[in-house]
Amino acid sequence: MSRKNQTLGEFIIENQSSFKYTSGELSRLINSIRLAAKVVSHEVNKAGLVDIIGAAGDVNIQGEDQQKLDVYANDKFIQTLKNRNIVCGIASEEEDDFITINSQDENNQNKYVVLIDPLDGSSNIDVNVSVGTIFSIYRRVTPIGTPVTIDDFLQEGNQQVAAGYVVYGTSTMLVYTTGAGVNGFTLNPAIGTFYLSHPTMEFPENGNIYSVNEGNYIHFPQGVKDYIKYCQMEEDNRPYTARYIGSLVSDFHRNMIKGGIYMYPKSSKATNGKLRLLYECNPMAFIAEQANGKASDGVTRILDIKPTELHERVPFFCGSKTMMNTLEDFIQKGK
Ligand code: AHM
Ligand code: MG
Repeated sequence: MSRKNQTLGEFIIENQSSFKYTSGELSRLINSIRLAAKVVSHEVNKAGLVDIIGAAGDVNIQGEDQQKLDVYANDKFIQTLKNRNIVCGIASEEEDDFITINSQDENNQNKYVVLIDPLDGSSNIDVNVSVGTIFSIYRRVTPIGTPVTIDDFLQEGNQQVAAGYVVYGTSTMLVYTTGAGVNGFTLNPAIGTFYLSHPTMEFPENGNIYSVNEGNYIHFPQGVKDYIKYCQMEEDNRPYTARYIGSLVSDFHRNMIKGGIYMYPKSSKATNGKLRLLYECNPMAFIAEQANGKASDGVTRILDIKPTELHERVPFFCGSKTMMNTLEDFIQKGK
């Protein structure tokens, strides 16, 4: 059950029974992410004051070191999850290796691991453009009460129990799924509460927006080049509109609401593209599929790719089903 103006806290409690596993642990975990998101949102909104409060590396008026925002966000999410003792492991795009939590404590009965990109698109911060946090939650595969291993993190995306993102845009929104549809919540910063503003979000079946860094066109595979030319042709409902923020969360969010396709192909310069399978592609693919969309590397469903390393990159295409099917046909033909 969901109703508009419901708070995220109420929604989590009321929808707990729709979770695949209902111990309350997943609810507490999402609540922690909600809390960290509010703290990071507050800090992101102050980013423009950098000349006044000091840049990264400076010491502020309280004698504290100013941190780069991506480092700050990384610390906040990790600290919050650690302090509340609700996960057994965390992997972050900002960390070389995964973090084991309470490995010495036999009483650590926590079942979940979190994979997170704490501040995606952070090169946009300096120019006041939206950035985001992306998270992904799995049940560990190793025995409860033992230290986590790499196997707990290298799971196929189809094993995710929850995934979501926070977009720090004109408003801050938290959008997530636990495998029963996608819901979006908007932060009222005055009182620090997220409200259900976008119940049951879905990609329109088709769309007219394509999002890609076209500056790299010359390096793209032939199939992708052909699809981009198709998007620009005057026929049917084309040419499509080109929209590329360069911030995955924002580009995805817009395309989910309006209908569109996001592309980060492999290129002759970056043979696996740029985006990380575990921290960016899997969570966004899970959300996309839960929202009537589709996500693949051009050939294979993202959620069925078996990860081999924490920071592995894959080509990423994601969006409205009809557009995705056409793109995949072009890739197939353009080989
Ligand atoms: P990051 O994890 O270093 O922030 O990079 C990921 C970002 C995505 O948000 C965005 O879609 C993409 O990089 C943009 O890359 P490019 O500048 O190559 O188009
Ligand atoms: Mg990133």
